[in-house]
Amino acid sequence: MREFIQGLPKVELHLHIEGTLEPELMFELAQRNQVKIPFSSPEQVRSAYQFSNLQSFLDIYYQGANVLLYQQDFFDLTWHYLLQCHRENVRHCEIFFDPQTHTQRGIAFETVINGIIQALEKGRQELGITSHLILCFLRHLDEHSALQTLDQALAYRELIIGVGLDSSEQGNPPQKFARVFAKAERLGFKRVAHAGEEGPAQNIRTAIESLHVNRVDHGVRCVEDSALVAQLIESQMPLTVCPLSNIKLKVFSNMREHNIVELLDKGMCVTINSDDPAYFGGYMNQNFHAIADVFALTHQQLAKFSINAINASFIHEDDKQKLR
Ligand code: ES4
Ligand code: ZN
Repeated sequence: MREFIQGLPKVELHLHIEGTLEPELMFELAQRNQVKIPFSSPEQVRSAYQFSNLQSFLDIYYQGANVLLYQQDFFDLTWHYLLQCHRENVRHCEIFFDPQTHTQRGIAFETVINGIIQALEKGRQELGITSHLILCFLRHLDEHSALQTLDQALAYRELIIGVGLDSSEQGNPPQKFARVFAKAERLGFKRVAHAGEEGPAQNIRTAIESLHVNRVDHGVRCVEDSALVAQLIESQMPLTVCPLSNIKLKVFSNMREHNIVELLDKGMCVTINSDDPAYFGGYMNQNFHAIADVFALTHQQLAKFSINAINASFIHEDDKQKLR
């Protein structure tokens, strides 16, 4: 099973680049940039990663991002992630970045995106890993801030394939960003949104109907609405599911309770992803193992997760064939 998962050509569609900041790199950057962090060792950082829900994670995640100041830092962060992709046979990735996490503390949008883009280009050339970049709006901030961020993105229009919506789902439903997403759609951006992670199934419906999303991030709470489940199967709307994340943030109490295999067997277009791997205990292979260990999956079921991810990706249709 380990060899099959390792050898499977994988595609990652739900990965926050800020969530790949390993404690060791956090320490290195804190020293290099002379930023104070409230920890004395990488081990101490790891032991602080005990979360009770999404918000308790987000608080620590935004704090971790404070060590990222310069273009080189964003390059190093992204390059570390791509090296891990290479080790795990992840052939293509669609990476989220949260510009507002950085612009809000005075880091220029161009510093962030230039560092990321340069690493993605090196990944293409030296590792053969293809990639796309998705700009996520922080939903706890207001519409105006999202619109400002979208304006900043226009100078990089051809480097950003789509927009997404992340951060605190409770109290910040998708309709808050309907106008932002309508503008992004007019500008030709693909659209995704976190919905039905901690929030209700209704958020999945609203993301589809009001934000016109091409994929739903997480979406595991769809099972609370059987008509929605039927619609998701019929439309083959992709769900980017993140098993280890869901356990760490207590969306499910343990892996046996996870519904991803139930959704797969129903014929839904579900995919496996790592979300914030430095915080949740593993990259792609470990997310595959976490599910395979508990549900005794066949090779065919495991391969289906990868086929679904290729289909759900924003790779040009002509190029998808090369990955299959
Ligand atoms: C996130 Cl797991 C999750 N949910 C919502 N927003 C996020 N940002 C980073 N990880
Ligand atoms: Zn996420």
